[in-house]
Amino acid sequence: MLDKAVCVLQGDKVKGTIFFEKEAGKTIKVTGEVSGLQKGLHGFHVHEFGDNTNGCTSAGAHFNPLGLDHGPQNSDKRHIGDLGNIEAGADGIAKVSIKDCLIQLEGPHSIIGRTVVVHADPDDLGQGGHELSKTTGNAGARLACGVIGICKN
Ligand SMILES: [Cu+2]
Ligand SMILES: [Zn+2]
Repeated sequence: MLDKAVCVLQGDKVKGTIFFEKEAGKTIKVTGEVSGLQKGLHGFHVHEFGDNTNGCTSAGAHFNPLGLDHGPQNSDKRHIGDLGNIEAGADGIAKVSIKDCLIQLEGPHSIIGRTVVVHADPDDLGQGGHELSKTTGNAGARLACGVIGICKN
């Protein structure tokens, strides 16, 4: 059984490491730290492809195997990859601590081999009324990304 994965985020200034661990039931605990950010909220998603050949752009759209609209992390009507926002302090560091039941490490909703992206702007969680709200949360540029891989326990 696969119960731990890791993602190393690389960007021009933004870096980080994110761990995904399976807990009881279907819960996946997402932890880690991202540095080099501007203070405030930054969209944080799993994108469809583990392809960084053209930088974070080649990761494609949000991982959305069910064909739903973009939404908040605490909803089940969302892209599987919608993990909401992370928040950086004045020191530019965001500590990540999320529990999620939709992303999985195995099966059709597995995020292994896909890409985590950290964005320049806040994710409006589908509620911003912008033309991009229902697809990307209007979270802006891709500051850093990394492919999610299987982790040695
Ligand atoms: Cu994204
Ligand atoms: Zn989304």
